[in-house]
Order: sequence, then C-alpha cells, then structure tokens
Amino acid sequence: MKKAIITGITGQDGYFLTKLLLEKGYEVHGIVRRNSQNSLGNLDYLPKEEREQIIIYWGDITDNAFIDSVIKKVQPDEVYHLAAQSFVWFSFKNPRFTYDVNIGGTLNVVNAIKEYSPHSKMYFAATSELYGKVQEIPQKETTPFYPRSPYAVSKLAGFWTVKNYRESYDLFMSNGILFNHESEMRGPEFVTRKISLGVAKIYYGLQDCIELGNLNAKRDWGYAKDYVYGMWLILQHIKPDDFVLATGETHSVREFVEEAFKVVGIDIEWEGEGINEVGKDANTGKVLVKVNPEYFRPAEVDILVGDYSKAKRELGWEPKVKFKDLVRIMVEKDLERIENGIIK
Ligand code: NDP
Ligand code: GDR
Repeated sequence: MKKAIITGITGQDGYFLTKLLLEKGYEVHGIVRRNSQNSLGNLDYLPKEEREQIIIYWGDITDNAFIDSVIKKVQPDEVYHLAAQSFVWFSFKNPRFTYDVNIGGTLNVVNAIKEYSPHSKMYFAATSELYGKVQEIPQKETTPFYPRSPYAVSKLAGFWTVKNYRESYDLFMSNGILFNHESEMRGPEFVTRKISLGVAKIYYGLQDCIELGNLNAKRDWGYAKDYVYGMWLILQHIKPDDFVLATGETHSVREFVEEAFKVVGIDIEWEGEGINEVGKDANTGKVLVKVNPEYFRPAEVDILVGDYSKAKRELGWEPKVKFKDLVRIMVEKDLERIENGIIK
C-alpha cells in the first residue's frame, strides 16, 4: 500500500485529492492545523467511511520540528504540499504572514524530505500567478515569470526552492504550475464561488445583490477534480519536472457572472462604467451585481490562459470539464445546498 502525505488536506484540492488517493488504494496522511471548531474543513463533506481512513496530524506547516517528525515517522512514498495562504487579495493585507506560511512552510517540507525521507516524491502547488504581468499568451513552462502580489512572490520562492532542492540533492520534487481551478468545494472568498453562491442565494431570495471588484480580469478556469488527477500524474512521471495544467480557454469575471445567472434563467445586462457599472436583470431591471472597490487589488493580473501541451504530451493529461459546465456544476450545487438547508 502506497503512503501519501497531503498538507493543506482541508482545502478545496485536499478534498478531491484525498478522494482520488483513497480510490487508488493509498494510505492517506493529512496535516491539519488546529482550529477552535475542531473542524476538518472540506473533509467534513466526505462520507464517514472515507473520512475515517485518513490519518490526521494536528499541527502547522510553519513548525519545522513538527513537519520533520511527521515525515520521519510516515516515510511517505508521495508528499503533496498544498498548504498555503492561498488568497491573493489577502496577501496584500498581510504579506509577512503569507511569506511565512508559503515560503517558510515549503522550506520545512523540502528540508524534512531531504533529511529524513529522501526517497519520497514531492509535488509543490505552484501557480499561474507566477506569470502575473503578461509576457506571453498563452503562458507555458518557458514563459518568463513576473509575479504581481505577495502571494505570487511567495510561490515564486517556493517554485525555485523546489527546483533548487531537486537539482542540488537529486530529489524527486516537481512543480505543478496550475491555472485557476474551481469547484463546489471552493472557498467562498474566491470570485467563482462568491458568484455561484450569490446567484443561488439571490434565486432563493436570501441575498439582493453580489458586490465584486474587477469585472474585466480574465482567467483560465478549470475543474479541481481534473487538476488533482494531474497532480498525481506528475508524481507518476518517469522524472521530476515542472508542468502547466490549464484549459487553454480564458473568460472574464463578467462572463462568469452572465453564465452563472443563465443557470437560474436570468439574463444580465450591463450599464455604466468602472466603479459605476452594474449588472441588471434584463427582465425586471433589478440591480443584481455592483462594483465595490474594496475588492480591487493594488496590482492586478489582467489575463491568464495556459498552454498545457507539455502535460498532454508527457503525462497524457487533459482537462475534461470546460467553462460552461464548470459554472453549471457550481451554481447547481449551491442551489442544492440551500434546498437541503446546508446553506442558510
Ligand atoms: P485552499 O485555500 O482551499 O486550501 C489551503 C489549505 O492550506 C487549507 O487546508 C489550509 O488549512 C491549509 N493551510 C493554510 N495555512 C496553513 C498552515 N499555516 N499550516 C497548515 N495548513 C495550512 O487552497 P486550494 O485547495 O484551492 O489550493 C491548494 C494549493 O494550490 C494552495 O497552495 C494554492 O495556493 C495552490 N493553487 C491553487 C490554485 C487554485 O486555483 N485553486 C491554482 C494554483 C495553485 P485551513 O483549512 O485550516 O485554512
Ligand atoms: P485568483 O482568484 O486571484 O486568480 O487566485 P480569485 O478568485 O480571488 O480572483 C480572480 C479574479 O477575479 C477578480 N475579482 C474578484 N476576486 C475576488 N476574490 N473577489 C471579488 O469580489 C472579485 N471581483 C473581481 C480578481 O481581482 C482576480 O482578477 C486563485 C487562488 O486560488 C490562488 O491561490 C491561485 O494560485 C490562483 O487562483 C491560480
């Protein structure tokens, strides 16, 4: 039986990766930081029989002695290092914390592997945010990086740390440069889930309007379940390497809003410009979307669109879920959760 450690197991990707690895017969070990609710985050949504199979270690990724002890004890075949302060907007508010968790945490993991379990293969959750200010469209493994937020800078340090450990100590450590991937398990602060949840609540009369920031930003949005399969493939590859996973399509936040309202039969029409732009129900004229500058970022990433041909060629990976289906999955799930009283 193969053993895997997942850091960040309570997050969106942790949820889907846990399901995948359990299906594949792995023994799954997860690192969870203590919270006052004793909550397992998204893992609370797993069926009981799956949740009970996970071996949990309570601790923080920034605690090097703790990380050392877990890696030393488990001697994992594979480590998926997903734990991070992953919210770009928040990273501008608290860059120090973001650096501590994202850079310090990554250093702890690579170092623990080097010292105590050098046979372990490691996946690092790098990101399309590394490309930041556009240098080339579409972005691929050879596109120059230009990070535009403390989050992106911290992930760039993580990316190079992983590459440096791989080259210096002959360790199997790979970077996944993953473009945005979303799902019904996405945190509600990220724009796609904020929209799907807002649309479902508006539909059921629980909310009047969705307030958003930059409607012009364009992202390459895929489905998280497809991407965790890509993470696993990256660690099954013959050698450690860096791979872009993306869909190759890009859409604006405005388009995401339009598509999400379509799922509940509402057509949106736009009026005004800049901070005065609003999205109205084309039938009733009711304002359903407003711009709130609170959600703007000091520096923005205008457009991301990935070229995943290396992953396709070398790993046989391709995304299955495309934009419209992704939006539908997310809105329908939020509608269902309201109907079942899970969301109030
Ligand atoms: P989430 O924000 O949903 O999950 C982050 C996870 O990290 C949570 O389990 C969180 O725990 C944990 N974590 C945060 N800080 C610490 C800490 N100090 N100690 C221990 N655990 C901690 O992110 P996703 O699942 O969406 O993403 C997974 C990884 O992939 C992240 O590193 C993210 O930056 C990266 N990424 C994500 C992309 C995406 O589109 N989703 C694209 C590219 C990269 P808790 O539940 O306690 O908060
Ligand atoms: P991102 O995701 O920054 O791409 O990082 P997010 O959903 O936060 O923002 C995407 C784009 O939407 C614009 N936007 C808003 N964003 C949020 N959160 N809230 C709003 O109200 C809003 N209005 C407009 C943003 O300005 C931005 O342009 C995600 C994270 O998962 C990272 O961890 C990961 O590395 C990258 O994706 C790839």
